[in-house]
Amino acid sequence: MANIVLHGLFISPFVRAAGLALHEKGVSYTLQGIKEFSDIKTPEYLKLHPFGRMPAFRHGETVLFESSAICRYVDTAFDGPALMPEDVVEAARAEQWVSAIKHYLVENLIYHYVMQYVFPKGPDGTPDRAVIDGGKDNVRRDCGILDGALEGRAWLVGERPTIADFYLVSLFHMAKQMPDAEDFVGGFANLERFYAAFAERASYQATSFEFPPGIAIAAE
Ligand SMILES: N[C@@H](CCC(=O)N[C@@H](CS)C(=O)NCC(=O)O)C(=O)O
Repeated sequence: MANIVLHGLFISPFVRAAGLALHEKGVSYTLQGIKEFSDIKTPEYLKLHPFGRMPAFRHGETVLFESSAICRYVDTAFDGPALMPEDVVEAARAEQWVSAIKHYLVENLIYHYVMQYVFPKGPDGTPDRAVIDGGKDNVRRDCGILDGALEGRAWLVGERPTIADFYLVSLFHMAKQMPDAEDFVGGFANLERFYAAFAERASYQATSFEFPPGIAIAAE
């Protein structure tokens, strides 16, 4: 099999979704991490991802960026279990959740919540409480929507995990590590059940990470 490389870090939910796709599909690959965020702005990296983001992906001569394109490529280019439903409506529904999670949940759960702890920008490098607390209703509303979508079902769509679930579990895992997670993302029984089931999977464990104690990684 041609050389398969995923560039990035699993603390990015986009990189992790691509990593989950590779693991769930049973594809062997190399994770090419980065040491500094400036590593994804170098001329060499920009040849892989002209917008200077992660993930980027290489399979032989094929270079791709954008995590959902990478996930879809992995699903169709390699043998292994299907990562999207065959049924037209179900496939569209999975795509709908991918899009909603990548846009609405990433904004509310990641940018306005998790990232406020990971890259604090408040006074003296502390988390900005106004941003975090001001976004709480949105976080809980979004969790409520996903919780409702998981009512009576194991995965967002179909009988086995799809790409939509890869994004959801990646985001939820990050949010659950925040100090006030119970107030923000707690109390959603279907989401918790979904998360507990996914956390048992080898793909989850192979891509998992813990934020360091105190969470803040660096001030940007
Ligand atoms: N739409 C992109 C999003 C990629 C993205 O924004 N990645 C973040 C990490 S979570 C990044 O590389 N940020 C670095 C930067 O903005 O300089 C995807 O799905 O791959």
